Amino acid sequence: MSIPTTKPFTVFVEGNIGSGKTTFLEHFRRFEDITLLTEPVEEWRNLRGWNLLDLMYKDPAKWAMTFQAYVSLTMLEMHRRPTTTPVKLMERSIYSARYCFVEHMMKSGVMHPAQFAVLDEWFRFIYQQIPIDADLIVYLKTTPSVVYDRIKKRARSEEQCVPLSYIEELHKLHEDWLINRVHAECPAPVLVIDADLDLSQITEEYKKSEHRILRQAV
Ligand code: DGT
Repeated sequence: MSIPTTKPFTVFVEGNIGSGKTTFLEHFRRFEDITLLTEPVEEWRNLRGWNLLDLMYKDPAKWAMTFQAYVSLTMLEMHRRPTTTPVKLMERSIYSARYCFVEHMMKSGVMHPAQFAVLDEWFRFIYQQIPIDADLIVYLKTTPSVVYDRIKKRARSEEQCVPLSYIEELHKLHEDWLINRVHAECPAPVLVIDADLDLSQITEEYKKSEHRILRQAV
């Protein structure tokens, strides 16, 4: 039974591209009293008919800023969406957008420092002024070559040009944020899950996180 609550136990599911975030969320669909918010990739692929994800991959120097501005908006909308369940599971967050993707764009030179400065000011304003609940981060830790193979197999059209080096860089940025804690802001404790396992074995691994998440739902 869903009970009205203003502050659910909020979990961010984080990890590299292809680490199985959507599968992890789907694992929890069988339980009651959990709101699942999958990442709004479809919105990024179709904003009034424009595929921003595709534009960003095809011409990052021109479109990275626009894409990240829209990612921030859609993530913020998910952070602020009211729920009636005691547990809320979210795929990614404005933190991974900033500390992994925008960080990479800035470090690789894809984004002009002035563009980065604008996005960073927005990010700082948001996390300082707008309440964003976070109680736990589930980090689906993977090996870059493993997720690279998965990305090739799933063949999402926009991602076909993604090189292994990009996946390796994103991996390092997730590790810096969630394990090495190079940024001051890590909004919640981190639960690390081995997400290299294939689908037949991963359920057992996912189950290890159930008690941390489900005990909040009783
Ligand atoms: P999963 O279920 O772990 O396989 O999750 P994915 O790979 O469907 O989801 P995600 O968020 O790792 O990536 C979706 C696509 O969107 C992928 O091509 C990377 C891209 N993406 C996601 N967030 C951002 C972002 O903030 N900036 C940039 N540049 N790309 C992003």
